Amino acid sequence: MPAPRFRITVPPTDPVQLTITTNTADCSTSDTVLDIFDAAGVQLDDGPTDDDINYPADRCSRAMTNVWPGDYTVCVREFGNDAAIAGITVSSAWTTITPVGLAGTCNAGELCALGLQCVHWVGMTDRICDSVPTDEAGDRTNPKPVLFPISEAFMLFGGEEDCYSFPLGDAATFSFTTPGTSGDLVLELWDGTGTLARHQDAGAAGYPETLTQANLAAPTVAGTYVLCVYEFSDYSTMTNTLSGTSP
Ligand SMILES: [Ca+2]
Ligand SMILES: [Ca+2]
Ligand SMILES: [Ca+2]
Repeated sequence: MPAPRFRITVPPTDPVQLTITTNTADCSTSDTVLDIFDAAGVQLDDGPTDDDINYPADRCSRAMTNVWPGDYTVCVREFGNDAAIAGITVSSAWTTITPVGLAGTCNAGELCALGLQCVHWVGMTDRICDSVPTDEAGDRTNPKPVLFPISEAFMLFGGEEDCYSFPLGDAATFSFTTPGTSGDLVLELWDGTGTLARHQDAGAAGYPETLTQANLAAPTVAGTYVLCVYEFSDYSTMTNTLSGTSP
């Protein structure tokens, strides 16, 4: 049987710290787990506390997370999915919170003010709320079309990827390079059928990445390829440049 689900609507006011609690007649034997999802189905597990704190006693649960007004889904399940629990009470509560402003720290799941995102810059100790920059290129489903020779300045912000699409001929030769001066970059080349042709991550932070035909197990097949670059640990990077040639 699927786990019970509940929709929680947070009123359209300020952001809140949302608390969901389960209680049963005997929390010493009933081991519940709570999961909270946003309207897009993304699990919220970066809150100020874990999403399965044993509370109010023993094995009952309390999940706390900071959220903006909207609809959220709470799922209740049994730890291990190997026992039945009857008579669970699910309750919700929230308290208004103040979002963090520009350059404020957000290490513990604090919400950033609108227009800001909590990011971890390469080389910084703390995660901070920073302005969301213009994205140079979309992700793999929405790449920026380019033609050789390629010279694209990009910055990686908050765990995103920047992807570029271009035509390659049968058995084409090519070479892509990044300086790797900011962050531990990873290159991924996807062929025209959407199959990963190469995952290239030779060096750690500060090392360049190069991807050529020689890195591929097979010759290229003509088609539209997509090259994506992202940061290995989802750090935000300063501007790097992706270069590509195909003589
Ligand atoms: Ca970008
Ligand atoms: Ca992007
Ligand atoms: Ca690398």
